[in-house]
Amino acid sequence: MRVDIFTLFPAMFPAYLNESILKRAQEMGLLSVHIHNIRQYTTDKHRVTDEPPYGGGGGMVLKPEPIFAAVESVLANVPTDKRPPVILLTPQGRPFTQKVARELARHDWIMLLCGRYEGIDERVREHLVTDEISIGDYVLTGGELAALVVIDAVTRLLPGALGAEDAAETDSYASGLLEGPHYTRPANFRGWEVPAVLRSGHAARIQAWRRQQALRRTWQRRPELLLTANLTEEDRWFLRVLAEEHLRKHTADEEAASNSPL
Ligand code: 6GU
Repeated sequence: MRVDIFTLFPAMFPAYLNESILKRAQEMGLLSVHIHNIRQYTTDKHRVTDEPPYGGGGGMVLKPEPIFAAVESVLANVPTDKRPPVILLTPQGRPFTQKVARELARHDWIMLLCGRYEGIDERVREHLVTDEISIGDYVLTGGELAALVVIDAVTRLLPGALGAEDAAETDSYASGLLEGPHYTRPANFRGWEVPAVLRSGHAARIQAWRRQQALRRTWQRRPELLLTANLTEEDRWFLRVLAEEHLRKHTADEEAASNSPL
């Protein structure tokens, strides 16, 4: 997959891209990243990229000309039907999820445009951008971290990017549940023991225990994920056990409260 990034801060990218899985994916030829400095596409003496908004108000707005020039310099000679999605990273975009990552991973070329300051001239949105993505409901200084988040999540999905060991891990995500706990040596750390089942060598019991831990954690922390998760009959049985456990505990709490002198 080819990724072109358009940014005013190109130096923000190499540190993250040149380590770990993203580094390896590039070495393997699965990923190639081209970073473009929007400022280099200005044509005025002072290389101005932003100006105050029409109509007044605070802040600065990114000018359209250098952004169009930068993107169009890469798209020149690319037939319309071969053009990649041009994705603006902005808090107003559609929410980025694992599903959106899977969707983007099907493309062999994407472009990521990093917004900055208070905003970007609306004509960029209307006539250049084909998609808008936000990585969550909080405000970042610019789209650069969001672009790295998108590249990371998408690269992990490219066939061959993960070692065989990590690949299984992706499967548990495909199920739509949170992962349960992990343990490694030592078996006893400061008196805190690794659960015996994990050291039992009984593969089927370990698998069942891990699944139950994932279900329990999802139930406790992100119950809404259970509505869309891929669940077996066995999973549903265990969730009823959790629900009964929860009810029992709650009923006991209420009884204790009603008997309390306070
Ligand atoms: Cl994509 N950009 C900015 N500036 N802030 C964000 C974001 C993007 N996603 C969440 N917050």
